[in-house]
Amino acid sequence: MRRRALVALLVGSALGGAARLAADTPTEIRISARKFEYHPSRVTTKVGQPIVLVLTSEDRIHGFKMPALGLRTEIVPGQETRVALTPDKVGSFAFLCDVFCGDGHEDMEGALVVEA
Ligand SMILES: [Cu+2]
Repeated sequence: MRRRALVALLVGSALGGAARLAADTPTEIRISARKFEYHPSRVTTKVGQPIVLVLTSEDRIHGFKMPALGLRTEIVPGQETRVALTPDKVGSFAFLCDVFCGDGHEDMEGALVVEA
């Protein structure tokens, strides 16, 4: 009887630890850029979930600008550009290329969708 209670306690704390680790570990979201698109162009996460955007380019330097969240960086071929953030509001936040990359540049955009 006493032994069974102890086993239950150990299992319970192990599960609690795993759940806490999952909540604190940033989710990596990979986005690759090339003329004139991001792939994927639409990514989804949950509000309050720490994420890391892992940005790569397949061809040339592109920009990555998300005005609503105050983010702006460049994506350089051969490098991973990592952007950590924790969205604190629900919504659809557009991102776009702000480094002119040729005809079609104006259409190079996507969105981070943050759900409740
Ligand atoms: Cu561009």
